[in-house]
Amino acid sequence: MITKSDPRDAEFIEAQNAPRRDALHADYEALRMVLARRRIDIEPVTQAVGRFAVAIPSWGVGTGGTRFARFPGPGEPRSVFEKLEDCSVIHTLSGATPTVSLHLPWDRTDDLKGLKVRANELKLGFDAVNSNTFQDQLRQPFSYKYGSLTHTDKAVRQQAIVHNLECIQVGQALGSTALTLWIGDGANFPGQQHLARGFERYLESAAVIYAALPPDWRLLIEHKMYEPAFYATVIQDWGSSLMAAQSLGPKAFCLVDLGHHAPNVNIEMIVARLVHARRLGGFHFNDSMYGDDDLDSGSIDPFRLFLIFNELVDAAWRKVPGLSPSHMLDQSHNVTDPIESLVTSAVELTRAYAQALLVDRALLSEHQDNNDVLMAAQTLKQAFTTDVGPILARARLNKGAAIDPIGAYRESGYRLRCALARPAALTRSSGIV
Ligand code: RM4
Ligand code: MN
Ligand code: MN
Repeated sequence: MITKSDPRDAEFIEAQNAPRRDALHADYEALRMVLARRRIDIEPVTQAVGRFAVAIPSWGVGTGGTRFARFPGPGEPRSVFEKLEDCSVIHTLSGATPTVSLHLPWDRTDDLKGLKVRANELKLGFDAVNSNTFQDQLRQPFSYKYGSLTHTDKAVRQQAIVHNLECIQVGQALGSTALTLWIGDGANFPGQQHLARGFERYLESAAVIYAALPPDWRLLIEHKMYEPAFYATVIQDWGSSLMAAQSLGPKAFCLVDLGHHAPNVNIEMIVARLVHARRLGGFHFNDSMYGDDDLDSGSIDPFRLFLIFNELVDAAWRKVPGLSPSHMLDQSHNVTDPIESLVTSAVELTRAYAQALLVDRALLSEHQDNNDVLMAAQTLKQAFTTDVGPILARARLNKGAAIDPIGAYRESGYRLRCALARPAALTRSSGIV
């Protein structure tokens, strides 16, 4: 038997939650007492966790691949409309992913109106639009082999600019308010590109895009250390990104993709610096072991994820004005069901956030001021090692989402139904998505 239930039916979720309610209640009440002993009221934490949201990358719901191979999974979405359906499943189960971040031209459709209507029906909104000038598209006049916004040829730069302007238009039609700019431009050999002029050409091109931003829009500049340019990337680090944002104007911000740094780089420190500069615009969350691995958030180093959220919660606690970074996932799922990975990752983000909310900040400040190193570290660790699972589950339950999202998903048979309804295309492909 294949047809079970649509996981998006309120009745289905309710039926899944019913047998799990009592245990959750008991665990939540026990945690309430644990936290009360630390003078923490559990309710505001649960409410804050309930308000946490992260955008799903449209490209994340398909099976990813490497440059060696891609092993497609069953029932992959074949269009942006089908991607939306999967995103709504993720949101129904997790209660934490109300928006989708599109990538153009991968998500191009002639029916933008229809897409907006369907998104409304599914109660989904659109987060930042991502442009793509790191690949050539069919019938495109100029190639990006040697760069896009920083290409030596003005005509190529112009083509890349125009693509970004189109992305803004598409985003406007859908209700987005940000454009994420990541380019692969750079060099594979010393001497290939004039390092100073490459950056100058970037600033010149980005200024044209910046000038076309609608008043309520933000430009999110994403840095990445390497790949596809293996010797030097034009926007390789947060310094270049910050310089670009500051020279473009107040609507330009820096986007931190966790995987875009050398191993062991202190990303929470970068976050703190960007908060200080008032230029932290958003995140692409993922985890990594060696490079831009795009592994599931929190799957390798949950402590680092916690420390990043710790900086965000601390900045909010200090009432840093104007801080509202976009949260987006950016992952590649090569060996798991993408829906399961994205649900799990959204949950891991709420976990890191909840743990960060438990940090006793007044006490931490005291230990820092007294140079009580051990107790300062212990204060963070105490929050990190608290099992906040019942808070996350209660926050989901309060929103009508699933107490056990993966259990409910598997029970629904959604993937099996997709496998029947979405026969795989008979092509072999490798690549990033
Ligand atoms: C890049 C970067 C961008 C993403 C592409 C697919 O490494 O993370 O954000 O759009 O990959
Ligand atoms: Mn990214
Ligand atoms: Mn990346």
